[in-house]
Amino acid sequence: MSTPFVAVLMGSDSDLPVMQGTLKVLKSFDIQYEVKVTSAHRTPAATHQYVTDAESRGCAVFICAAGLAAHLAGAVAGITTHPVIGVPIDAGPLQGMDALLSTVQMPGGVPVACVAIGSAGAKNAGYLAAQMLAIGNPEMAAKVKAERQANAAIIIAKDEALQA
Ligand code: RP5
Repeated sequence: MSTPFVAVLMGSDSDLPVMQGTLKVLKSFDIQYEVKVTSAHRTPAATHQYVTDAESRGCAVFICAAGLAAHLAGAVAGITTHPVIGVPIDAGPLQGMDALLSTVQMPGGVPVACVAIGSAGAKNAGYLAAQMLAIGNPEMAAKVKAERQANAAIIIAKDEALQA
């Protein structure tokens, strides 16, 4: 059986700086991933081909980032039944609200797990993918729990320093 991996798709290479946040989180959990620039609008046939091919090669979760009329996550969700996480990117004068609504407002039956606009959403896409992969994978589940506890410890230490 092929090793499960996460596919990180983005509508343009201009989305990459924000999406480095996703890649950093995936790396921190030793999750294998592929990065692909492909667009629902500019390269629809290539998007379809990549998604069907990635699924056949063991892609477990798709993360899709796009700005403006951000249809990439929705288009991918229409092709695969694997979980799709959508990251709305702030790429224009509407500050990502256009991308947020385009990503989140999916019709019933074709879900996209839409995270926040921009860098927090990019990071959370990585964490959410790790949590999905942790289902039925005790080793990944332990990593996710340990990371959450480490983060909590940092916040507690900061508060203690403030109180001192
Ligand atoms: C979207 O259009 C991309 O995801 C990007 O966020 C935005 C602008 O793309 P570029 O014009 O920078 O290539 O499809």
